[in-house]
Amino acid sequence: MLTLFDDVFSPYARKVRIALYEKGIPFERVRALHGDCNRRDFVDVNPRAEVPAIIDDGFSLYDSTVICEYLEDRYPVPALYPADARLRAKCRLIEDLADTQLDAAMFAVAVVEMGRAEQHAEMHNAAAHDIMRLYDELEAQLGTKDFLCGTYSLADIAVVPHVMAASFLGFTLDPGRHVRLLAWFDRVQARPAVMRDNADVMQTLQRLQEEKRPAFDPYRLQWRSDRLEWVIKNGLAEWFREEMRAGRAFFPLAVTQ
Ligand SMILES: N[C@@H](CCC(=O)N[C@@H](CS)C(=O)NCC(=O)O)C(=O)O
Repeated sequence: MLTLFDDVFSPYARKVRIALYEKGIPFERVRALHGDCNRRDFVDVNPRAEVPAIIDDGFSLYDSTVICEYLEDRYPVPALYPADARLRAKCRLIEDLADTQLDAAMFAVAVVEMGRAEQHAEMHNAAAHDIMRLYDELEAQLGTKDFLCGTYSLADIAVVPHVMAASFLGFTLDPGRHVRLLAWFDRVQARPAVMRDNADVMQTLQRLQEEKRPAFDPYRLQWRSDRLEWVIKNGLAEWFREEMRAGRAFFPLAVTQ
């Protein structure tokens, strides 16, 4: 059986789980990070110690995009990428927008506001501005279609966990400005695979709250390229310097680990 090293809240792990549910591929989960447990023994599967990672019949792989493409090649039915070459490329671009831009726009603010229950107005405003820009772009990409690439695809699967996470942070879709994206959000969330994963996220969140345990350690965080780029380009280099000085930030494959 396929093994998935995951974290219930990771948008990247969510992308892979939803793809696995859609394709009907059975899998067992090893919860690898954060509030549920804190296993680091998957570094031999992913040296970057990031989720998701998989082992499929002895074959190890990591990075959600690489994993989803592998799943599509190995388990092609039902297809989760469009057949047309240009639409397929578009699908990958939208997935990349979700993975590198939407994620980065809300990572720091999730740490500060959700994790630490603190406020940072400059950071909040930069995130709000960026998320709105990305929602506008997705609204335009969607146009009059039901799904971002016409038919339901990895593009929808990659974006939906971020829209849900952003709404938890108060960055909701604007009903006056993102009319079509709002209808799209309902449509994608009605997919049984997405509903199943949403239920898991909500139940875990509720359980952690009842147990008074955090969903992640907001004072010891692994950062990576896009998330750091977002901080620097939004004038928050000094804030990050303090994170590093205080030992709250670390990086994949750092020699000091
Ligand atoms: N490009 C990677 C990014 C994966 C990633 O950044 N995962 C985060 C969770 S959202 C992680 O595992 N971080 C390590 C940690 O928090 O310790 C992918 O698409 O899988």
